Amino acid sequence: MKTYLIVGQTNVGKTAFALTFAETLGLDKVEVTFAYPDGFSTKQSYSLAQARQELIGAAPHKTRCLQSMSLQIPQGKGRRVIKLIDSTGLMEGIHREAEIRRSLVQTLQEMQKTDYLLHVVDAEAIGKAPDDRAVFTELERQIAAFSQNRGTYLLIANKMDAESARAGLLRIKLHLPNHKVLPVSAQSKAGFREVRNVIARLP
Ligand SMILES: Nc1nc2c(ncn2[C@@H]2O[C@H](COP(=O)(O)OP(=O)(O)O)[C@@H](O)[C@H]2O)c(=O)[nH]1
Ligand SMILES: [Mg+2]
Repeated sequence: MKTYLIVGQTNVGKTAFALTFAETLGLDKVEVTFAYPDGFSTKQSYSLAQARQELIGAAPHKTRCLQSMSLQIPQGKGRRVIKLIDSTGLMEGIHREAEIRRSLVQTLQEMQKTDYLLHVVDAEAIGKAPDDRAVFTELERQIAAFSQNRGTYLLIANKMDAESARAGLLRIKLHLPNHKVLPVSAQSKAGFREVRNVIARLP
Protein backbone atom coordinates (compact mmCIF):
# COMPACT_ATOMS: atom_id res chain seq x y z
CA MET A 1 0.00 0.00 0.00
CA LYS A 2 1.49 3.34 -1.08
CA THR A 3 1.65 6.12 1.47
CA TYR A 4 0.76 9.76 0.77
CA LEU A 5 2.00 12.18 3.40
CA ILE A 6 0.31 15.58 3.59
CA VAL A 7 2.73 18.32 4.65
CA GLY A 8 2.60 22.11 4.81
CA GLN A 9 2.49 25.05 7.18
CA THR A 10 -0.02 25.05 9.97
CA ASN A 11 -3.56 26.26 9.12
CA VAL A 12 -3.26 25.84 5.36
CA GLY A 13 -6.06 23.26 5.47
CA LYS A 14 -4.16 19.94 5.48
CA THR A 15 -6.72 18.21 7.69
CA ALA A 16 -9.64 19.76 5.79
CA PHE A 17 -8.01 18.54 2.54
CA ALA A 18 -7.70 14.97 3.89
CA LEU A 19 -11.33 14.85 5.03
CA THR A 20 -12.74 16.42 1.85
CA PHE A 21 -10.67 13.99 -0.19
CA ALA A 22 -12.24 11.11 1.77
CA GLU A 23 -15.68 12.63 1.29
CA THR A 24 -15.27 13.04 -2.47
CA LEU A 25 -14.38 9.34 -2.66
CA GLY A 26 -17.90 8.72 -1.44
CA LEU A 27 -17.22 8.06 2.24
CA ASP A 28 -19.51 9.31 4.97
CA LYS A 29 -17.47 7.73 7.75
CA VAL A 30 -13.72 7.64 8.28
CA GLU A 31 -11.46 5.60 10.51
CA VAL A 32 -8.47 7.63 11.64
CA THR A 33 -5.35 6.07 13.17
CA PHE A 34 -3.49 8.44 15.46
CA ALA A 35 0.21 7.54 15.69
CA TYR A 36 1.98 9.50 18.42
CA PRO A 37 5.71 10.30 18.46
CA ASP A 38 6.22 8.01 21.50
CA GLY A 39 5.04 5.00 19.49
CA PHE A 40 1.55 4.80 20.97
CA SER A 41 -1.24 4.50 18.44
CA THR A 42 -5.02 4.45 18.59
CA LYS A 43 -7.92 4.23 16.14
CA GLN A 44 -11.10 6.26 16.11
CA SER A 45 -14.17 6.16 13.84
CA TYR A 46 -15.98 9.36 12.94
CA SER A 47 -18.79 10.49 10.73
CA LEU A 48 -17.32 13.08 8.33
CA ALA A 49 -19.22 15.86 10.07
CA GLN A 50 -17.81 14.78 13.44
CA ALA A 51 -14.29 14.47 12.02
CA ARG A 52 -14.47 18.01 10.64
CA GLN A 53 -15.74 19.31 13.93
CA GLU A 54 -13.06 17.63 16.00
CA LEU A 55 -9.98 17.57 13.78
CA ILE A 56 -10.06 20.86 11.81
CA GLY A 57 -9.21 24.01 13.72
CA ALA A 58 -8.79 27.73 13.15
CA ALA A 59 -6.15 27.80 15.91
CA PRO A 60 -2.71 26.58 14.78
CA HIS A 61 -1.41 23.08 15.56
CA LYS A 62 -4.70 21.32 16.00
CA THR A 63 -3.04 18.24 14.50
CA ARG A 64 -0.39 16.91 16.89
CA CYS A 65 0.61 13.54 15.53
CA LEU A 66 0.39 11.51 12.33
CA GLN A 67 -3.26 10.84 11.51
CA SER A 68 -3.81 8.28 8.79
CA MET A 69 -6.74 6.86 6.84
CA SER A 70 -6.88 3.95 4.39
CA LEU A 71 -8.73 5.06 1.27
CA GLN A 72 -9.87 3.25 -1.85
CA ILE A 73 -9.11 5.13 -5.04
CA PRO A 74 -11.02 4.11 -8.19
CA GLN A 75 -8.55 3.06 -10.88
CA GLY A 76 -9.83 1.84 -14.23
CA LYS A 77 -12.38 -0.85 -13.43
CA GLY A 78 -10.88 -1.62 -10.06
CA ARG A 79 -9.69 0.26 -7.07
CA ARG A 80 -6.48 0.71 -5.18
CA VAL A 81 -6.00 1.24 -1.47
CA ILE A 82 -3.72 4.04 -0.34
CA LYS A 83 -2.74 5.31 3.08
CA LEU A 84 -3.29 9.07 3.41
CA ILE A 85 -1.32 10.53 6.31
CA ASP A 86 -2.07 13.98 7.77
CA SER A 87 0.67 15.66 9.80
CA THR A 88 1.53 18.48 12.16
CA GLY A 89 2.16 21.82 10.45
CA LEU A 90 5.73 22.62 9.46
CA MET A 91 7.18 25.78 10.92
CA GLU A 92 10.36 27.78 11.01
CA GLY A 93 12.20 28.01 14.30
CA ILE A 94 11.60 26.05 17.47
CA HIS A 95 8.15 25.74 18.98
CA ARG A 96 7.83 26.40 22.71
CA GLU A 97 5.77 23.25 23.32
CA ALA A 98 7.77 20.01 23.51
CA GLU A 99 4.80 18.01 22.21
CA ILE A 100 4.73 20.05 19.00
CA ARG A 101 8.50 19.84 18.61
CA ARG A 102 8.31 16.05 18.88
CA SER A 103 5.51 15.81 16.36
CA LEU A 104 7.47 18.00 13.93
CA VAL A 105 10.39 15.59 14.15
CA GLN A 106 7.90 12.79 13.52
CA THR A 107 6.66 14.59 10.37
CA LEU A 108 10.23 15.07 9.08
CA GLN A 109 11.03 11.39 9.69
CA GLU A 110 7.89 10.31 7.88
CA MET A 111 8.87 12.51 4.93
CA GLN A 112 11.87 10.27 4.33
CA LYS A 113 9.78 7.10 4.43
CA THR A 114 6.68 8.08 2.48
CA ASP A 115 6.10 7.10 -1.15
CA TYR A 116 4.50 10.44 -2.08
CA LEU A 117 4.35 13.93 -0.63
CA LEU A 118 1.28 16.12 -0.93
CA HIS A 119 2.49 19.62 -0.14
CA VAL A 120 -0.48 21.85 0.71
CA VAL A 121 -0.18 25.65 0.59
CA ASP A 122 -2.74 28.35 1.37
CA ALA A 123 -3.42 30.24 -1.89
CA GLU A 124 -5.50 32.81 -0.02
CA ALA A 125 -2.70 33.77 2.36
CA ILE A 126 -0.14 33.79 -0.47
CA GLY A 127 -2.39 36.10 -2.52
CA LYS A 128 -2.76 38.50 0.37
CA ALA A 129 0.92 38.62 1.30
CA PRO A 130 2.97 41.73 0.45
CA ASP A 131 5.55 39.89 -1.65
CA ASP A 132 6.62 36.59 -3.22
CA ARG A 133 8.65 35.55 -0.23
CA ALA A 134 5.39 34.45 1.37
CA VAL A 135 4.95 31.62 -1.13
CA PHE A 136 7.13 29.17 0.76
CA THR A 137 9.03 29.20 4.03
CA GLU A 138 12.69 28.24 3.77
CA LEU A 139 11.88 24.73 5.01
CA GLU A 140 9.16 24.33 2.37
CA ARG A 141 11.47 25.65 -0.34
CA GLN A 142 13.91 22.91 0.56
CA ILE A 143 11.21 20.26 0.61
CA ALA A 144 10.04 21.35 -2.84
CA ALA A 145 13.58 21.46 -4.22
CA PHE A 146 14.40 18.06 -2.73
CA SER A 147 11.37 16.16 -4.01
CA GLN A 148 10.14 18.11 -7.03
CA ASN A 149 12.02 16.17 -9.66
CA ARG A 150 11.45 12.73 -8.22
CA GLY A 151 7.89 12.38 -9.46
CA THR A 152 6.79 11.81 -5.89
CA TYR A 153 5.72 15.36 -5.11
CA LEU A 154 2.36 17.07 -5.66
CA LEU A 155 1.78 20.72 -4.86
CA ILE A 156 -1.76 21.56 -3.80
CA ALA A 157 -3.02 25.15 -3.62
CA ASN A 158 -5.93 25.16 -1.14
CA LYS A 159 -8.61 27.74 -0.23
CA MET A 160 -9.33 28.57 -3.88
CA ASP A 161 -12.83 29.64 -2.79
CA ALA A 162 -11.31 32.73 -1.15
CA GLU A 163 -11.07 36.08 -2.90
CA SER A 164 -7.31 36.54 -2.97
CA ALA A 165 -6.63 32.91 -3.93
CA ARG A 166 -6.43 33.55 -7.71
CA ALA A 167 -3.63 36.04 -7.17
CA GLY A 168 -2.03 33.49 -4.84
CA LEU A 169 -2.22 30.75 -7.46
CA LEU A 170 -0.53 33.00 -10.05
CA ARG A 171 2.24 33.71 -7.60
CA ILE A 172 2.74 30.01 -6.87
CA LYS A 173 2.91 29.23 -10.60
CA LEU A 174 5.42 32.02 -11.25
CA HIS A 175 7.46 30.66 -8.40
CA LEU A 176 7.47 27.08 -9.71
CA PRO A 177 7.03 27.54 -13.48
CA ASN A 178 7.83 23.93 -14.38
CA HIS A 179 5.70 22.35 -11.77
CA LYS A 180 2.10 21.21 -11.91
CA VAL A 181 -0.04 22.83 -9.24
CA LEU A 182 -3.41 21.40 -8.28
CA PRO A 183 -5.83 24.14 -7.17
CA VAL A 184 -8.54 22.97 -4.72
CA SER A 185 -10.94 24.19 -2.12
CA ALA A 186 -11.35 21.83 0.82
CA GLN A 187 -14.31 24.00 1.74
CA SER A 188 -16.27 24.07 -1.55
CA LYS A 189 -14.81 20.66 -2.61
CA ALA A 190 -13.69 22.05 -5.99
CA GLY A 191 -10.67 20.50 -7.72
CA PHE A 192 -10.81 17.09 -6.04
CA ARG A 193 -11.69 15.12 -9.17
CA GLU A 194 -8.39 16.24 -10.69
CA VAL A 195 -6.48 15.30 -7.51
CA ARG A 196 -8.10 11.86 -7.61
CA ASN A 197 -7.23 11.40 -11.29
CA VAL A 198 -3.63 12.45 -10.76
CA ILE A 199 -3.27 10.09 -7.79
CA ALA A 200 -4.91 7.22 -9.68
CA ARG A 201 -2.29 7.60 -12.44
CA LEU A 202 0.71 7.52 -10.13
CA PRO A 203 2.71 4.28 -10.12
N1 LIG B 1 -11.84 29.44 2.99
C1 LIG B 1 -11.32 28.24 3.23
N2 LIG B 1 -10.92 27.89 4.48
C2 LIG B 1 -10.40 26.65 4.66
C3 LIG B 1 -10.26 25.72 3.60
N3 LIG B 1 -9.67 24.59 4.09
C4 LIG B 1 -9.49 24.82 5.42
N4 LIG B 1 -9.92 26.05 5.77
C5 LIG B 1 -9.88 26.66 7.12
O1 LIG B 1 -8.53 26.82 7.51
C6 LIG B 1 -8.37 26.57 8.92
C7 LIG B 1 -7.33 25.49 9.15
O2 LIG B 1 -7.79 24.26 8.65
P1 LIG B 1 -7.09 22.88 9.06
O3 LIG B 1 -7.59 21.82 8.12
O4 LIG B 1 -7.23 22.59 10.52
O5 LIG B 1 -5.56 23.25 8.72
P2 LIG B 1 -4.20 22.44 9.05
O6 LIG B 1 -3.60 23.06 10.25
O7 LIG B 1 -3.33 22.66 7.84
O8 LIG B 1 -4.58 21.00 9.23
C8 LIG B 1 -9.76 26.17 9.44
O9 LIG B 1 -10.35 27.32 10.00
C9 LIG B 1 -10.49 25.73 8.18
O10 LIG B 1 -11.88 25.91 8.26
C10 LIG B 1 -10.70 26.12 2.27
O11 LIG B 1 -10.63 25.39 1.27
N5 LIG B 1 -11.21 27.39 2.17
MG1 LIG C 1 -4.36 19.73 10.79
